[in-house]
Amino acid sequence: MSDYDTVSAEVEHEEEIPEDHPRYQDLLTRHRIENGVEKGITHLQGMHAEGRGSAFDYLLGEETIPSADEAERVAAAHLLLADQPVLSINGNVAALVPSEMVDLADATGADLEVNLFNRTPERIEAIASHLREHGAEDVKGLEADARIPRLDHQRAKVDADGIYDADVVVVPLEDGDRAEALEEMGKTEIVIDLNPLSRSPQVADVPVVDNIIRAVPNMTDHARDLADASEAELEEIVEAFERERALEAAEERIRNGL
Ligand code: PTJ
Repeated sequence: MSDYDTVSAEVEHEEEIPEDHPRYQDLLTRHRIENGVEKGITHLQGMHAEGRGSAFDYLLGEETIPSADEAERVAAAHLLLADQPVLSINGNVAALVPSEMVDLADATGADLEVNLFNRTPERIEAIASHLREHGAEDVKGLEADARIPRLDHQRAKVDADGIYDADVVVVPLEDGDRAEALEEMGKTEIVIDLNPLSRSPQVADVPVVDNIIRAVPNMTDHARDLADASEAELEEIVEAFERERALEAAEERIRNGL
């Protein structure tokens, strides 16, 4: 048995996972989700969601494919152009990329809003505190004083001065009908999801088919690179993007390894 075979069973802190382990990112992801469940941040169903994501990531080669990198740059351009961009945070997102989401919000002027499928006051509070511990100053989603029309579950609950009013929303890790409902409200949607066939990326203006662990820091890097770009340059990046091509490229990689 190699040293690596015992890694996931023994890890208490993520620093113990050897960075040269061949499945480093997957072990790190699993560890963060387990931790999230223990802290009351991530719902147990989040483990299933992670398992699905992990299988798609394996097929993608656990790397940011060129079409995803392009989508991440386009997403950064949209966020920089937006009047009121919001990054939506669920229990998996909070566990996996808390400081990375805070960095992306800083780089783009976006707000962070907690939005949960399995919504309880305890989880909302735990996630908001977790984000604050990772540097967030203002976390939305606690008021929930507005509703997304035609959505009859907990994800409909949003802040009036947050997702409800936003022009651009980042919607990560949810295969559901909220993306469609947000689209009907006329919002520009950036969806991060490893499954290109899932409903959310299928309706997104910008489907980002990549692991959120890689996608968010890369979006932040792009946003910093584009910080001095003119509005016309940003518009050009946005307009050149073809969402269908991005979805097809990801599916092609998953099905045929190409
Ligand atoms: O925290 P809550 O209560 O709002 O619940 C959140 C979960 C994640 C449980 C809920 O949104 C859910 O059940 O999601 P689904 O329907 O399983 O969809 C999650 C999607 O995210 C799937 O299409 C996965 O492939 C994808 N996914 C999972 N992990 C990752 C991912 N995409 C990118 N990066 C990941 N690490």
